[in-house]
Amino acid sequence: MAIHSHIGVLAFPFGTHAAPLLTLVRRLATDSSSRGITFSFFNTAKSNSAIFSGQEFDNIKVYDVWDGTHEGEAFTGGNILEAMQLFLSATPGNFEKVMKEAEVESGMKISCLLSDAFLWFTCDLAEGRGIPWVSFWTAASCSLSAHMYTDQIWSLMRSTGAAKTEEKTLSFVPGMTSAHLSDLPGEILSNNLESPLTLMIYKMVQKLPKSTAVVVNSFEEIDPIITNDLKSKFQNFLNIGPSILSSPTLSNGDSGQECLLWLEKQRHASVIYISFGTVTTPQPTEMAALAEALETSEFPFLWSLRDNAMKLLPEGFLERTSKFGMIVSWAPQLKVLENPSVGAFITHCGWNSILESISYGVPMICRPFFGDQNLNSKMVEDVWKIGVRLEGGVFTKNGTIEALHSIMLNETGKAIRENINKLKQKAQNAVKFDGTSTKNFKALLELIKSPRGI
Ligand code: U2F
Repeated sequence: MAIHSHIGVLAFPFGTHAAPLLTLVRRLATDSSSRGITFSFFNTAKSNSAIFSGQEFDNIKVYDVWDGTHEGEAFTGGNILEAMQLFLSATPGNFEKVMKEAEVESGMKISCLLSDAFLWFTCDLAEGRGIPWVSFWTAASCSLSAHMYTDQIWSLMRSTGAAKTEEKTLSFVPGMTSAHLSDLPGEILSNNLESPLTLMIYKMVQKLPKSTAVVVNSFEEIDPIITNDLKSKFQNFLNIGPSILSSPTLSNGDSGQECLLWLEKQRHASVIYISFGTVTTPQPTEMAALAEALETSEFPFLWSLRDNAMKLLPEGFLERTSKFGMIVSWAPQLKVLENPSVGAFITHCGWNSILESISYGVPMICRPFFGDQNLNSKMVEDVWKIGVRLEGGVFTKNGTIEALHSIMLNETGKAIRENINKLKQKAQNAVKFDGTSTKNFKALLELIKSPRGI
């Protein structure tokens, strides 16, 4: 079959951004009505190797883009923010270079650009080529909405003064009227356009209304008011998730078998699963408090903890908890959350983790750290009522034990479990044949197939 559409995909190579974009691209590439579409996936070598793990897919050609480090020199020192800054300073030239290569190799001009929404300059690249730009927001609708109201929030902050920040609610943001300014992402609160991350997101806010479609890995029914409001702001606002319920995920091979076997031996809904995602490790004092709470409460636990953080555990912790706890450096999280023995998830509230928890009906204990996570935790506790936040917002021994008891032993936990199971059902309905997410996905396919995106 002749190829008639060539989609250029631009990934943001940090946190869990590129993996869900690849999941979306794989779903688009394998849909029966996508014959004749080819995808060129542009991402840094490091991120490509992590998300593809050596696997190849029909219709998806992978290209490495320059990560901004000096040629031939990998980024070694520094933190993720520095790596992001280097990468951003190499954009958009690094992407334009591989886009041209992909066009020469395929013999076909790119007819549509699909990018991580963070990469706002894709709007200009698409305009310059006279082709549509589809943007993918990898977090929840609530944080996207908060960013879209940045100017109004900043003027509220100016009129209120920093001291009153805690008290002011977002009364003018549909669907988030109970959220406080203090729940907002740091990039909004800092109001500092000199920070590269804040500037990137602020520019994104200016460009997104020009995007042919803004796509999110979520489902309309979780935030109907926010969804309607964002539909009025964008040309097309398409909730196409939860992708884990609708798309094949990349197999991890046999990795994590040991903890899955361990889970099989545990009682129904008895295990606490703990993970802080791909970027964060709590401070030493909080690590110690969490460990003490786990040891004292004696709930069985499975903790995904990077090797370099093991040293933060109290001395003798592993031995003392070996009868009821297990620590692994990486867990097959989807399979863990799917396992009926898991009763609660202590999470940093990254959007993928929340969506996975909802998809498998596991109540959450929230310890957010940065970006969208605080607002996500607010929604979890106060709007969706599917989890609790820690008292004081950080791990203390007593606060953590209290949160564990309320989820695992009390009536609060029972109600939360019922709520999350109802939300899980809505998520499952959204991805059924006639569900909202399925319809939106089909609309997305039509948009990218048509050369002008209309
Ligand atoms: C950034 O999020 P993170 O990468 O820190 O966290 P998540 O969005 O929750 O994604 C973590 C993913 O890694 C998987 C897990 C999720 O799909 O299943 N995982 C695993 O398989 N095994 C493990 O042991 C640990 C994790 C950012 F920090 C957040 O604030 C944003 O919401 C997010 C999306 O933009 O990106």
